[in-house]
Amino acid sequence: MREAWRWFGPFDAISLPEVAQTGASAVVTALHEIPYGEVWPVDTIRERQALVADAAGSDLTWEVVESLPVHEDIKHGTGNLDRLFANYRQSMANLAECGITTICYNFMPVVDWTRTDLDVPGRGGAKALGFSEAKMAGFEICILKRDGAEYDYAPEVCAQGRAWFQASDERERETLLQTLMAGLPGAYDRYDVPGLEAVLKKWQGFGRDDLRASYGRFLDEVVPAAEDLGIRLGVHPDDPPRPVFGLPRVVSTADDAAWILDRVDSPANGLTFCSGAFGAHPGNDIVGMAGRFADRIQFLHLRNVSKDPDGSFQEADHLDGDTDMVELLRVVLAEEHRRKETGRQDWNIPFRPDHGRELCPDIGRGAHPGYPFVGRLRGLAELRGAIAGLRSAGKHSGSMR
Ligand code: DNO
Repeated sequence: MREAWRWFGPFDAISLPEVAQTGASAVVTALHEIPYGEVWPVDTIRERQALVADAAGSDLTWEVVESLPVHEDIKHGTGNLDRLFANYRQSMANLAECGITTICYNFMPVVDWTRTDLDVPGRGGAKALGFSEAKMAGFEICILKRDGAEYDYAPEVCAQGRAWFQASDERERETLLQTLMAGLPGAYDRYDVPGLEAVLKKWQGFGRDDLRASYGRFLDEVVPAAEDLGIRLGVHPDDPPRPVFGLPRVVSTADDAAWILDRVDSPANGLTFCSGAFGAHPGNDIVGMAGRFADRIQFLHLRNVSKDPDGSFQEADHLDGDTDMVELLRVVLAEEHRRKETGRQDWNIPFRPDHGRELCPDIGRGAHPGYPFVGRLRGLAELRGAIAGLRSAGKHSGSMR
Protein backbone atom coordinates (compact mmCIF):
# COMPACT_ATOMS: atom_id res chain seq x y z
CA MET A 1 0.00 0.00 0.00
CA ARG A 2 1.49 3.29 -1.08
CA GLU A 3 1.15 6.14 1.39
CA ALA A 4 -0.27 9.26 -0.18
CA TRP A 5 -1.18 12.71 1.09
CA ARG A 6 -3.67 15.15 -0.33
CA TRP A 7 -2.14 18.52 -1.04
CA PHE A 8 -4.35 21.26 -2.44
CA GLY A 9 -1.61 23.05 -4.37
CA PRO A 10 0.41 26.23 -3.76
CA PHE A 11 -2.39 27.77 -1.68
CA ASP A 12 -2.62 24.86 0.74
CA ALA A 13 -1.81 26.02 4.29
CA ILE A 14 0.28 22.85 4.60
CA SER A 15 3.62 23.04 2.82
CA LEU A 16 5.28 20.34 0.74
CA PRO A 17 8.19 19.96 3.21
CA GLU A 18 5.56 19.17 5.83
CA VAL A 19 4.01 16.63 3.48
CA ALA A 20 7.45 15.08 3.03
CA GLN A 21 7.88 14.92 6.80
CA THR A 22 4.77 12.75 7.13
CA GLY A 23 6.70 9.95 5.43
CA ALA A 24 4.15 9.66 2.61
CA SER A 25 5.78 9.30 -0.79
CA ALA A 26 2.89 10.07 -3.09
CA VAL A 27 1.05 13.35 -3.51
CA VAL A 28 -2.61 13.52 -4.43
CA THR A 29 -3.52 16.83 -6.00
CA ALA A 30 -5.29 18.60 -8.83
CA LEU A 31 -5.06 21.73 -10.95
CA HIS A 32 -7.85 23.30 -8.91
CA GLU A 33 -7.42 26.62 -10.71
CA ILE A 34 -8.55 25.25 -14.08
CA PRO A 35 -12.29 25.73 -14.60
CA TYR A 36 -14.40 22.60 -14.90
CA GLY A 37 -14.63 21.30 -18.43
CA GLU A 38 -11.40 22.89 -19.69
CA VAL A 39 -8.37 20.89 -20.83
CA TRP A 40 -5.46 20.46 -18.42
CA PRO A 41 -2.42 21.46 -20.52
CA VAL A 42 0.75 19.37 -20.46
CA ASP A 43 2.92 22.36 -19.49
CA THR A 44 0.80 23.16 -16.45
CA ILE A 45 0.79 19.53 -15.34
CA ARG A 46 4.57 19.40 -15.69
CA GLU A 47 5.01 22.63 -13.71
CA ARG A 48 2.98 21.19 -10.84
CA GLN A 49 4.94 17.93 -11.01
CA ALA A 50 8.18 19.89 -10.78
CA LEU A 51 6.89 21.86 -7.79
CA VAL A 52 6.09 18.61 -5.99
CA ALA A 53 9.37 16.92 -6.94
CA ASP A 54 11.49 19.93 -5.94
CA ALA A 55 10.05 20.16 -2.43
CA ALA A 56 12.95 20.49 -0.01
CA GLY A 57 14.84 17.24 0.32
CA SER A 58 11.93 15.01 -0.62
CA ASP A 59 11.26 12.26 -3.09
CA LEU A 60 7.60 13.13 -3.46
CA THR A 61 5.82 12.50 -6.70
CA TRP A 62 2.40 13.52 -7.93
CA GLU A 63 0.79 10.11 -8.14
CA VAL A 64 -2.98 10.54 -8.10
CA VAL A 65 -5.27 13.21 -9.52
CA GLU A 66 -8.08 14.17 -7.18
CA SER A 67 -10.14 15.22 -8.97
CA LEU A 68 -10.38 15.59 -12.69
CA PRO A 69 -13.82 17.15 -12.30
CA VAL A 70 -16.80 16.12 -14.37
CA HIS A 71 -18.61 19.21 -15.66
CA GLU A 72 -22.17 19.71 -14.41
CA ASP A 73 -23.50 19.59 -17.99
CA ILE A 74 -22.23 16.02 -18.32
CA LYS A 75 -24.13 15.07 -15.16
CA HIS A 76 -27.21 16.89 -16.36
CA GLY A 77 -26.89 15.58 -19.91
CA THR A 78 -27.30 18.97 -21.59
CA GLY A 79 -25.04 21.49 -23.33
CA ASN A 80 -22.08 20.91 -25.60
CA LEU A 81 -21.34 17.38 -24.44
CA ASP A 82 -19.13 16.41 -27.37
CA ARG A 83 -16.72 19.19 -26.48
CA LEU A 84 -16.79 18.29 -22.78
CA PHE A 85 -16.11 14.60 -23.42
CA ALA A 86 -13.34 15.47 -25.88
CA ASN A 87 -11.77 17.79 -23.30
CA TYR A 88 -11.96 15.11 -20.60
CA ARG A 89 -10.23 12.62 -22.90
CA GLN A 90 -7.59 15.21 -23.79
CA SER A 91 -6.89 15.96 -20.12
CA MET A 92 -6.49 12.22 -19.50
CA ALA A 93 -4.13 11.95 -22.47
CA ASN A 94 -2.07 14.89 -21.19
CA LEU A 95 -1.87 13.38 -17.71
CA ALA A 96 -0.83 10.02 -19.16
CA GLU A 97 1.86 11.78 -21.21
CA CYS A 98 3.23 13.13 -17.92
CA GLY A 99 3.12 9.66 -16.34
CA ILE A 100 0.12 10.26 -14.06
CA THR A 101 -2.33 7.42 -14.50
CA THR A 102 -4.64 7.27 -11.47
CA ILE A 103 -7.60 9.64 -11.60
CA CYS A 104 -10.30 10.15 -9.00
CA TYR A 105 -13.58 11.90 -9.83
CA ASN A 106 -17.11 11.99 -8.50
CA PHE A 107 -20.55 12.05 -10.03
CA MET A 108 -22.47 14.06 -7.42
CA PRO A 109 -24.60 16.80 -8.97
CA VAL A 110 -24.19 20.39 -7.72
CA VAL A 111 -22.48 19.75 -4.39
CA ASP A 112 -19.46 17.66 -3.43
CA TRP A 113 -19.11 16.34 0.13
CA THR A 114 -21.59 17.86 2.54
CA ARG A 115 -21.46 18.33 6.31
CA THR A 116 -23.56 20.28 8.79
CA ASP A 117 -20.76 20.65 11.37
CA LEU A 118 -17.03 21.25 11.03
CA ASP A 119 -16.27 21.36 14.74
CA VAL A 120 -17.96 18.55 16.63
CA PRO A 121 -16.00 18.64 19.91
CA GLY A 122 -14.00 15.60 20.93
CA ARG A 123 -11.53 14.61 23.61
CA GLY A 124 -9.41 17.52 24.81
CA GLY A 125 -11.16 19.94 22.46
CA ALA A 126 -10.31 18.20 19.20
CA LYS A 127 -12.75 19.01 16.41
CA ALA A 128 -14.30 16.66 13.88
CA LEU A 129 -16.67 16.90 10.94
CA GLY A 130 -20.23 15.75 11.38
CA PHE A 131 -23.55 15.41 9.61
CA SER A 132 -26.75 15.97 11.55
CA GLU A 133 -29.98 14.85 9.91
CA ALA A 134 -31.89 17.29 12.13
CA LYS A 135 -29.83 20.31 11.05
CA MET A 136 -30.02 19.27 7.42
CA ALA A 137 -33.79 18.95 7.73
CA GLY A 138 -33.92 22.37 9.45
CA PHE A 139 -31.95 23.92 6.60
CA GLU A 140 -33.98 22.31 3.83
CA ILE A 141 -37.40 22.90 5.39
CA CYS A 142 -37.01 26.27 7.10
CA ILE A 143 -34.17 28.08 5.28
CA LEU A 144 -34.15 26.73 1.74
CA LYS A 145 -37.87 25.96 1.92
CA ARG A 146 -37.46 23.24 -0.69
CA ASP A 147 -40.74 21.78 -1.92
CA GLY A 148 -41.29 18.32 -0.53
CA ALA A 149 -38.21 18.40 1.71
CA GLU A 150 -40.22 17.23 4.72
CA TYR A 151 -41.04 13.98 2.90
CA ASP A 152 -37.33 13.12 2.76
CA TYR A 153 -37.04 12.97 6.55
CA ALA A 154 -38.73 11.01 9.32
CA PRO A 155 -41.40 13.11 11.13
CA GLU A 156 -39.36 13.28 14.32
CA VAL A 157 -36.31 14.51 12.39
CA CYS A 158 -38.46 17.22 10.75
CA ALA A 159 -39.60 18.27 14.22
CA GLN A 160 -36.02 18.39 15.48
CA GLY A 161 -35.03 20.40 12.42
CA ARG A 162 -37.77 22.95 13.01
CA ALA A 163 -36.78 23.15 16.67
CA TRP A 164 -33.16 23.78 15.67
CA PHE A 165 -34.27 26.57 13.35
CA GLN A 166 -36.46 28.21 16.03
CA ALA A 167 -33.61 28.16 18.52
CA SER A 168 -30.90 29.37 16.11
CA ASP A 169 -29.85 32.95 15.44
CA GLU A 170 -28.76 34.56 12.13
CA ARG A 171 -25.11 33.78 12.75
CA GLU A 172 -25.78 30.09 13.34
CA ARG A 173 -27.90 29.87 10.20
CA GLU A 174 -25.17 31.56 8.16
CA THR A 175 -22.57 29.20 9.65
CA LEU A 176 -24.70 26.24 8.62
CA LEU A 177 -24.92 27.51 5.04
CA GLN A 178 -21.14 28.07 4.92
CA THR A 179 -20.59 24.59 6.35
CA LEU A 180 -22.86 22.95 3.81
CA MET A 181 -20.92 24.69 1.07
CA ALA A 182 -17.46 23.97 2.51
CA GLY A 183 -17.03 20.81 0.44
CA LEU A 184 -17.22 22.60 -2.87
CA PRO A 185 -13.78 22.44 -4.43
CA GLY A 186 -11.60 25.49 -5.08
CA ALA A 187 -12.74 26.29 -8.61
CA TYR A 188 -16.35 26.67 -7.53
CA ASP A 189 -18.20 29.69 -6.22
CA ARG A 190 -20.01 29.10 -2.96
CA TYR A 191 -23.78 29.44 -3.23
CA ASP A 192 -25.92 31.64 -1.07
CA VAL A 193 -29.55 30.58 -0.52
CA PRO A 194 -30.94 32.30 -3.67
CA GLY A 195 -28.01 30.92 -5.68
CA LEU A 196 -28.65 27.42 -4.43
CA GLU A 197 -32.36 27.77 -5.20
CA ALA A 198 -31.56 28.88 -8.73
CA VAL A 199 -29.23 25.98 -9.43
CA LEU A 200 -31.62 23.45 -7.89
CA LYS A 201 -34.37 24.72 -10.15
CA LYS A 202 -32.40 23.57 -13.14
CA TRP A 203 -32.36 20.04 -11.69
CA GLN A 204 -36.04 19.90 -10.81
CA GLY A 205 -37.63 16.65 -11.97
CA PHE A 206 -34.24 15.10 -12.65
CA GLY A 207 -34.26 11.65 -11.09
CA ARG A 208 -32.02 8.74 -10.34
CA ASP A 209 -32.59 7.11 -13.74
CA ASP A 210 -31.67 10.36 -15.49
CA LEU A 211 -28.44 10.62 -13.53
CA ARG A 212 -27.62 7.00 -14.26
CA ALA A 213 -28.24 7.62 -17.95
CA SER A 214 -25.80 10.56 -17.85
CA TYR A 215 -23.29 8.50 -15.95
CA GLY A 216 -23.53 5.57 -18.36
CA ARG A 217 -22.90 7.93 -21.24
CA PHE A 218 -19.88 9.44 -19.48
CA LEU A 219 -18.42 5.97 -18.91
CA ASP A 220 -19.03 4.99 -22.55
CA GLU A 221 -17.30 8.16 -23.69
CA VAL A 222 -14.22 8.12 -21.48
CA VAL A 223 -13.42 4.60 -20.28
CA PRO A 224 -12.25 3.15 -23.65
CA ALA A 225 -9.87 6.11 -24.05
CA ALA A 226 -8.66 5.68 -20.47
CA GLU A 227 -7.99 2.00 -21.10
CA ASP A 228 -5.93 2.81 -24.21
CA LEU A 229 -3.93 5.37 -22.24
CA GLY A 230 -3.29 3.05 -19.28
CA ILE A 231 -5.34 5.37 -17.04
CA ARG A 232 -7.22 4.00 -14.03
CA LEU A 233 -10.35 5.96 -13.26
CA GLY A 234 -11.75 5.62 -9.75
CA VAL A 235 -15.11 7.10 -8.89
CA HIS A 236 -15.45 8.53 -5.41
CA PRO A 237 -18.67 7.57 -3.59
CA ASP A 238 -21.35 10.08 -2.73
CA ASP A 239 -20.74 11.82 0.56
CA PRO A 240 -23.06 11.43 2.36
CA PRO A 241 -24.33 8.40 0.45
CA ARG A 242 -27.89 9.59 0.10
CA PRO A 243 -29.77 12.22 -1.94
CA VAL A 244 -29.02 15.80 -0.84
CA PHE A 245 -31.26 18.82 -1.58
CA GLY A 246 -33.57 16.48 -3.50
CA LEU A 247 -30.78 15.72 -5.97
CA PRO A 248 -30.33 12.08 -6.92
CA ARG A 249 -27.10 10.24 -6.15
CA VAL A 250 -25.95 7.05 -7.84
CA VAL A 251 -22.64 6.08 -6.18
CA SER A 252 -23.87 5.28 -2.69
CA THR A 253 -24.24 1.52 -2.23
CA ALA A 254 -22.79 -1.84 -3.21
CA ASP A 255 -25.50 -2.15 -5.89
CA ASP A 256 -24.49 1.22 -7.30
CA ALA A 257 -20.84 0.18 -7.40
CA ALA A 258 -21.75 -3.09 -9.13
CA TRP A 259 -23.83 -1.19 -11.71
CA ILE A 260 -20.93 1.17 -12.48
CA LEU A 261 -18.33 -1.56 -12.80
CA ASP A 262 -20.57 -3.76 -14.97
CA ARG A 263 -21.70 -0.91 -17.14
CA VAL A 264 -18.26 -0.73 -18.76
CA ASP A 265 -16.33 -3.81 -17.79
CA SER A 266 -12.78 -2.54 -18.03
CA PRO A 267 -9.81 -2.33 -15.66
CA ALA A 268 -9.86 1.39 -16.40
CA ASN A 269 -13.29 1.71 -14.79
CA GLY A 270 -12.89 1.39 -11.03
CA LEU A 271 -13.43 2.82 -7.61
CA THR A 272 -11.84 5.29 -5.28
CA PHE A 273 -12.77 3.19 -2.29
CA CYS A 274 -13.64 5.71 0.41
CA SER A 275 -14.34 3.81 3.61
CA GLY A 276 -15.79 6.92 5.23
CA ALA A 277 -18.20 7.93 2.47
CA PHE A 278 -19.48 4.40 1.78
CA GLY A 279 -19.30 3.79 5.53
CA ALA A 280 -21.90 6.43 6.36
CA HIS A 281 -24.60 4.31 4.67
CA PRO A 282 -26.20 1.95 7.18
CA GLY A 283 -26.61 -0.79 4.56
CA ASN A 284 -22.99 -0.86 3.41
CA ASP A 285 -20.70 -3.57 4.77
CA ILE A 286 -17.37 -1.90 4.09
CA VAL A 287 -15.09 -4.88 4.56
CA GLY A 288 -17.43 -7.04 2.44
CA MET A 289 -17.57 -4.41 -0.31
CA ALA A 290 -13.79 -4.06 -0.36
CA GLY A 291 -13.51 -7.83 -0.87
CA ARG A 292 -16.19 -7.93 -3.54
CA PHE A 293 -14.78 -5.07 -5.59
CA ALA A 294 -11.10 -5.55 -4.68
CA ASP A 295 -9.77 -5.99 -8.20
CA ARG A 296 -11.24 -2.65 -9.30
CA ILE A 297 -9.98 -0.54 -6.39
CA GLN A 298 -7.66 2.06 -7.88
CA PHE A 299 -7.10 4.21 -4.81
CA LEU A 300 -8.31 4.29 -1.21
CA HIS A 301 -9.47 6.97 1.18
CA LEU A 302 -9.20 5.57 4.67
CA ARG A 303 -11.29 7.07 7.44
CA ASN A 304 -14.00 6.03 9.83
CA VAL A 305 -17.42 7.27 10.95
CA SER A 306 -19.75 6.60 13.90
CA LYS A 307 -23.35 6.46 12.77
CA ASP A 308 -26.49 7.33 14.72
CA PRO A 309 -29.77 5.49 14.16
CA ASP A 310 -31.38 8.53 12.46
CA GLY A 311 -28.73 8.65 9.72
CA SER A 312 -26.54 11.30 11.33
CA PHE A 313 -22.84 10.53 11.64
CA GLN A 314 -19.62 11.91 12.99
CA GLU A 315 -16.12 11.38 11.79
CA ALA A 316 -14.21 9.13 14.16
CA ASP A 317 -10.52 8.40 14.65
CA HIS A 318 -9.16 6.30 11.82
CA LEU A 319 -9.02 3.01 13.72
CA ASP A 320 -12.19 3.75 15.64
CA GLY A 321 -15.81 4.04 14.50
CA ASP A 322 -18.11 1.59 12.76
CA THR A 323 -15.72 0.07 10.23
CA ASP A 324 -13.19 -2.48 11.36
CA MET A 325 -10.26 -0.70 9.76
CA VAL A 326 -7.76 -3.45 10.47
CA GLU A 327 -9.98 -5.98 8.67
CA LEU A 328 -10.31 -3.59 5.77
CA LEU A 329 -6.52 -3.27 5.57
CA ARG A 330 -6.23 -7.05 5.66
CA VAL A 331 -8.50 -7.30 2.60
CA VAL A 332 -6.47 -4.67 0.74
CA LEU A 333 -3.16 -6.34 1.55
CA ALA A 334 -4.54 -9.68 0.36
CA GLU A 335 -5.59 -8.00 -2.90
CA GLU A 336 -2.11 -6.54 -3.30
CA HIS A 337 -0.65 -9.98 -2.80
CA ARG A 338 -3.01 -11.40 -5.43
CA ARG A 339 -2.11 -8.64 -7.89
CA LYS A 340 1.58 -9.26 -7.41
CA GLU A 341 1.15 -12.98 -7.97
CA THR A 342 -0.73 -12.36 -11.19
CA GLY A 343 1.85 -9.84 -12.42
CA ARG A 344 -0.37 -6.78 -12.25
CA GLN A 345 1.61 -3.57 -12.45
CA ASP A 346 -0.83 -1.72 -10.23
CA TRP A 347 -0.34 -3.89 -7.16
CA ASN A 348 0.92 -1.08 -4.93
CA ILE A 349 -2.45 0.54 -4.24
CA PRO A 350 -2.22 4.20 -3.20
CA PHE A 351 -4.17 5.23 -0.13
CA ARG A 352 -4.42 8.42 1.83
CA PRO A 353 -5.46 9.09 5.38
CA ASP A 354 -8.73 10.82 4.69
CA HIS A 355 -9.80 13.71 6.88
CA GLY A 356 -8.68 13.96 10.46
CA ARG A 357 -9.67 15.77 13.58
CA GLU A 358 -8.32 19.25 14.13
CA LEU A 359 -5.92 18.82 17.03
CA CYS A 360 -4.37 21.66 19.08
CA PRO A 361 -1.59 22.67 16.66
CA ASP A 362 -4.07 22.56 13.75
CA ILE A 363 -6.52 25.05 15.19
CA GLY A 364 -6.29 28.41 13.44
CA ARG A 365 -3.94 27.18 10.69
CA GLY A 366 -6.57 27.65 8.02
CA ALA A 367 -6.19 24.24 6.39
CA HIS A 368 -9.07 22.98 4.24
CA PRO A 369 -11.93 21.70 6.38
CA GLY A 370 -11.25 18.06 7.19
CA TYR A 371 -7.62 18.33 6.09
CA PRO A 372 -5.58 19.45 9.12
CA PHE A 373 -1.92 18.54 9.30
CA VAL A 374 -1.53 16.90 12.69
CA GLY A 375 -4.93 15.20 12.71
CA ARG A 376 -4.23 13.52 9.40
CA LEU A 377 -0.67 12.72 10.42
CA ARG A 378 -2.08 10.90 13.44
CA GLY A 379 -4.37 8.94 11.10
CA LEU A 380 -1.54 8.09 8.75
CA ALA A 381 0.69 6.97 11.61
CA GLU A 382 -2.02 4.70 13.00
CA LEU A 383 -2.74 3.20 9.59
CA ARG A 384 0.97 2.73 8.91
CA GLY A 385 1.35 0.88 12.20
CA ALA A 386 -1.62 -1.37 11.49
CA ILE A 387 -0.33 -2.15 7.98
CA ALA A 388 3.13 -2.97 9.30
CA GLY A 389 1.63 -5.29 11.90
CA LEU A 390 -0.52 -7.08 9.33
CA ARG A 391 2.40 -7.42 6.93
CA SER A 392 4.58 -8.87 9.60
CA ALA A 393 1.89 -11.32 10.72
CA GLY A 394 1.28 -12.25 7.06
CA LYS A 395 4.97 -12.87 6.47
CA HIS A 396 5.00 -15.36 9.30
CA SER A 397 1.91 -17.16 8.05
CA GLY A 398 3.01 -16.88 4.40
CA SER A 399 -0.22 -15.22 3.28
CA MET A 400 1.14 -11.77 2.41
CA ARG A 401 4.44 -10.32 1.49
C1 DNO B 1 -13.66 15.07 0.58
C2 DNO B 1 -13.20 14.39 -0.63
C3 DNO B 1 -14.07 14.65 -1.83
C4 DNO B 1 -13.41 14.07 -3.08
C5 DNO B 1 -14.19 14.26 -4.33
C6 DNO B 1 -13.61 13.43 -5.42
O1 DNO B 1 -12.96 15.16 1.52
O2 DNO B 1 -13.07 13.03 -0.40
O3 DNO B 1 -14.23 16.01 -2.00
O4 DNO B 1 -12.19 14.69 -3.28
O5 DNO B 1 -15.51 13.96 -4.17
O6 DNO B 1 -14.07 13.88 -6.65
